[in-house]
Amino acid sequence: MKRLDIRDSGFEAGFSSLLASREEQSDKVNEPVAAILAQVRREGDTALCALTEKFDRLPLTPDKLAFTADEIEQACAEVSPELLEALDLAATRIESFHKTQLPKDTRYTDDAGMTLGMRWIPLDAAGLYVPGGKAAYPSSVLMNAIPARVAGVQRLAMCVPTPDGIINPLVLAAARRAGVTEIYRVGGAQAVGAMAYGTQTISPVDRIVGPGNAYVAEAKRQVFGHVGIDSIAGPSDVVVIADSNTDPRLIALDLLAQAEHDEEAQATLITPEASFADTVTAAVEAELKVLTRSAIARTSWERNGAVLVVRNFDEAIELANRLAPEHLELMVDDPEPLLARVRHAGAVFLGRYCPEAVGDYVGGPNHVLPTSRTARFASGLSVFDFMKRTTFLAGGPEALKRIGPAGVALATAEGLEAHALSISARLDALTKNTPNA
Ligand code: HSO
Ligand code: ZN
Repeated sequence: MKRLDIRDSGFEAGFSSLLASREEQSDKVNEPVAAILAQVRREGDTALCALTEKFDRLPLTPDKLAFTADEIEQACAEVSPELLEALDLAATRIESFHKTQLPKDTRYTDDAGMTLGMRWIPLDAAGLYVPGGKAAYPSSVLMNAIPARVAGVQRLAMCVPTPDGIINPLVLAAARRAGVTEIYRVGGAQAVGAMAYGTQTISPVDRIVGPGNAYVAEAKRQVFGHVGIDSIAGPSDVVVIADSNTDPRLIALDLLAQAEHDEEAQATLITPEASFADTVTAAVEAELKVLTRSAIARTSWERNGAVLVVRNFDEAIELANRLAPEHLELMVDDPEPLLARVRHAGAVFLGRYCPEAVGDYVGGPNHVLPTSRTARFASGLSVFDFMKRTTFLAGGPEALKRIGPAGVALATAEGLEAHALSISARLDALTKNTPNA
């Protein structure tokens, strides 16, 4: 853990290296991924079966690629009613929030007589990648699939690896609850290739979303352009702004909730009280002795954790904006005035009783958020990721007479004769047809 005090002369240098440490790390997997994608394009289902046997130790035939409705039902029956209820509460809240994002079409007629507008149209098909094993978070299935369904996407395919044939039933229950229409037991770059290019069994989709390992991320990069993708997720991070009015153990747990995600996760405390920095640091150490995922959390905390001591909340917000965190907790008495000054953060959690973990599961807003400081220019996953806009223009003779000549002038200046004629020939026809005009 790195501790820095804004009053120390070395602060700026230390803080800069903290910022640099969040730069996206590039993985050297582009060649093997390109080979896998090429194999999937060439051989379709045969490649998927061979690669699934190789990487997941699961012999498959094409007819077994998709989970059947019965298999999904059986998996759901294995999940306890309490968990299904929790899943349903989360899904209902996520749905309600994302419905508020649905954009309105626009249409207006301007003073030239042109009617102009924009229609929002859902994608036809989206593909959701869900990692296998430890990283298979049912909550992320809800967070990725629900915005797609709310946007109006009709077909939602999901790929999830099942190493040794094992699947977390809660992942299938979440997929069913979220309205996923097809589920395939395929993972890795091959799953991304299948959803991008299609195989005999898996029809291609228009956009692929969802987290994955370095191979999946690289595969998404390589298919981008042929299909849309969501942003490539880096390690998760949180910045907590807190003062000593909060129990230091609660702040320690918030930091560790981030640290336990993985070794590269980053948790940062910013506080105006040096003594509170000490008590939280001690509380982190105490919790690290008892947490089940302490090995991961300790590595994350020791490698990437930070405690920044500032003079006041103004400075705290300024540093938070520079860090552009994925999650920002404002654990203070009066968080609203601070929120107004937050310019770069994926999601902000206001008040001592609203920790990030609430947002991870049951808050409602999406937990797929911009990482690696990309909150400077990016936003969390939303219904907009599953929609596109079509603009439209309508105009009659009068409008053409008003604005056409300027178009002709610009087309002529660009040396594009057919463009100019396309407008001027119509203007000529209008003059001919209405001699008094
Ligand atoms: N904090 C993660 C999401 C998550 N947490 C899933 C628990 N499960 C990234 O926002
Ligand atoms: Zn989390």
